[in-house]
Amino acid sequence: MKIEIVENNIVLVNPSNENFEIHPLWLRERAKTESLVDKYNDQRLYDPSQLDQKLKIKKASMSNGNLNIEFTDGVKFEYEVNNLIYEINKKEPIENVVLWNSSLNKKPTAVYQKDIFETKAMYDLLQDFYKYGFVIFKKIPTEDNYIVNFANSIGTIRPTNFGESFSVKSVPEPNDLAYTSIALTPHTDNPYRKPIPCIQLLHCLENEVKGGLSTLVDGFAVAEYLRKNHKDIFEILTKTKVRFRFVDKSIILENWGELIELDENKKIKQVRYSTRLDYVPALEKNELTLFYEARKLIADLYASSKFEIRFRLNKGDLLMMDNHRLLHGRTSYDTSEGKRYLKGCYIDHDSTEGKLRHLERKFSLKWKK
Ligand SMILES: O=C(O)CCC(=O)C(=O)O
Ligand SMILES: [Fe+2]
Repeated sequence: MKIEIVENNIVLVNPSNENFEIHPLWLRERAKTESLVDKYNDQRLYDPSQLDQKLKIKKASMSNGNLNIEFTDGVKFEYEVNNLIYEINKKEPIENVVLWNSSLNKKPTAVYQKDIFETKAMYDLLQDFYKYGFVIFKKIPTEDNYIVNFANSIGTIRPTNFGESFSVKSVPEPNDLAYTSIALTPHTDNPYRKPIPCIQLLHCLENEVKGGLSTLVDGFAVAEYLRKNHKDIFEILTKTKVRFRFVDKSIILENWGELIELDENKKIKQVRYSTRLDYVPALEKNELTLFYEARKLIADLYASSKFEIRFRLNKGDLLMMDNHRLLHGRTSYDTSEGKRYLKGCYIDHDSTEGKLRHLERKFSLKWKK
């Protein structure tokens, strides 16, 4: 893709598509002189809807990868051509997703250092997070509820009725099965919330038991497997909206959604799965027969040795996972063997995406490819 000037018109030359003229107003509202945008926050100091609708380009020239334009209203600006193409391509900071199953031989892992959040290493880790849906940080300090600092250094923590952070250990009268020692089959967290938590952090403070292994499954890989091999099942799981429900003494939370949610291009957008708290509507009997068959198959795949990985979280390890893509769980453990204590919290996707864009800008990585 490149940009050319043809008789004062700016044309996008696109080998895989038709060339088209870039609208003068589109360019004009991207001009960033000091009088047009605030230098501290990059926000417009004028209302672009009030620009002359008949505005044209008066003069245009190209030099050293920059496009110089003078508009008929007198504004002049020098654009970086790469910048314009990046925006026209609607490029996102995230590189390609890598679907995985239990043959994944290297878990994305990093040893934590205090100043990591502003480094190129952090950029690479965030890319890994989007590629694989998870990252494990080693040697995170286990004092002073450090997970809160950690979460707030990437983005902003999302508190819930479980608190700003929550303690995952076996307690009497638990308001969630996570706070027991029984096995948890693969699940996504809190599909009953609006909005559903995007990213979950789990930080291991103590682990003295033999069991309590952590499990992870790439829900997108399972969904793609179903799309390829079991069309009817994939179809019903992408069509049926299920109610998820959490109940305790002080609140009842509910939200509805498909076990596999697709976007407008039929790409997988999000998976939901928590058989502890899902309630399918009373559909016609044949439809429900198919739904139950589909749920059984997806449950078997999620729990299968083909898709699930298992590993031990040791003291100091922090698992960061995409709760819209991955399922997590744990094997059961015996509380008489010793302590097992994790801290958990949630952050939003805009935290990690925003941080990625910031680091991309900081290390000038935008035109990497
Ligand atoms: O105990 C664990 O390893 C995980 C518990 C869990 O699923 C959670 O806290 O969301
Ligand atoms: Fe969970």
